Amino acid sequence: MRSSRMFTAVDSHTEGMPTRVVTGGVGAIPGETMNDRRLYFMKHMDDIRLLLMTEPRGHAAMSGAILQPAIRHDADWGVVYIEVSGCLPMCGHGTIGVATVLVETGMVPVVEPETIIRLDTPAGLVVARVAVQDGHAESVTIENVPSFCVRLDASVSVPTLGEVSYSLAFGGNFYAMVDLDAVGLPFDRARQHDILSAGLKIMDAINLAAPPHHPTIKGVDLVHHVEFIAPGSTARHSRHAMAIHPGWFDRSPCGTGTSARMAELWARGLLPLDQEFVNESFIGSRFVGRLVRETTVGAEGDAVPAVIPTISGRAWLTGLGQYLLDPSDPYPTGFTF
Ligand code: PYC
Repeated sequence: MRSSRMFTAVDSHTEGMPTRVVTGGVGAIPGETMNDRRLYFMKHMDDIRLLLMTEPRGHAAMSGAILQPAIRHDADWGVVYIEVSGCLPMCGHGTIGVATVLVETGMVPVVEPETIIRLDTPAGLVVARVAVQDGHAESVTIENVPSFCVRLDASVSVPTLGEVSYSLAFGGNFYAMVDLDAVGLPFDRARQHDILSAGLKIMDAINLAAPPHHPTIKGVDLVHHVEFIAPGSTARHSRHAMAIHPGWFDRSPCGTGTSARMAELWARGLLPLDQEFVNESFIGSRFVGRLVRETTVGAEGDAVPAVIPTISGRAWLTGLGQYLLDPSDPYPTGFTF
C-alpha cells in the first residue's frame, strides 16, 4: 500500500442522512474564525472535500464534517461542514452526527444523563445537549443560530413553471419554501426527478432575480435549498421534500431547513415560542423543533427580528474509515455521476 493522503473518519447517519465525521488527516485549517476557515478551505483545500464526498469514496448525496480545534474560547470543538455541494455555514443533521460521534468515541468527557458540547461552527456557536444512557447517545438537541424570515409570499418567474410563490428564510442556510401543490407535483418519491428538477429551476430563478445576503456571515448569499411543503402540512406538523443543489434530497428532516421553516411560521404568527413543531423528511424520519427565544440579527438600525430554534433528533454510528489516496489514482478528486 502506498498513499499520498490518509484521512480517518467516523461515519454516522442522522435520521437517514450520512455524516462522515473527519477526525484526522486534514490538519489545522488557517483562519481567525470558523467562517474564515470555511472560506479558506473552499478556496485552497477543496480537493479534500471532493475526495471524501464524491464517488468513489462518497456518493451524490454525501455529507460530512471536519473536526478542528475550536477558535472561540467558549467552545469545545470547531466544525467545518462538507458535502457534495460545497461547505455549508451550518448543518443540523451534521451537528447531531458530530455530537453523537464525539460522545460515542469518548472525544469529549461524557456525563450522564446529559453531555453538553459547545461547537464553534462557521455560522456561530451551536450548543448540543446529548441525552446519554450507558455510554450511548440516545438523542441530541441542538440550539441553532439565529433564524429569520426574509420574504413571505414572494413570487418569481421560473422557466417552464411560470410564476411560483415562495417564502424565504434563514436557519443556518437560506431556504425557499414552496407548496408542492403550487408546482402541480405529488409528495411521492416516485416523482423525485420532477420535484428535483423544479427545485433546481426555482433556486436558479431566485438567485438570478433576487439573491439573499446574510447581514453578518460573509459568503452566505445564495439559495441552494428548496423546501417543498407537502399538502396537509400545518404549523405543528409538516412534511417536506428538500431539494438541494446541485441535485439531491436531504434524507433527514434537515435541521437548518426545519429552523428556517419555524422562522417563517413565527413571522406569520402561526408558531409561538415553546410550541413543538414536528418536521418529517422525504423518507418519513422526524426532527422535533421548538423556538426558544427571540433575538435580532444585524447591526443596530438594520437589525432584523429573529428566533433561536432548537432541533432534536437521533444519530447512529455506521463505521470507522481510513480513506486513502494512491498517487496513481486517476480520480484524485473523485467525480460525480
Ligand atoms: O440538516 O441542516 C441540515 C442539512 C442541510 C443540508 C443537509 N442537511
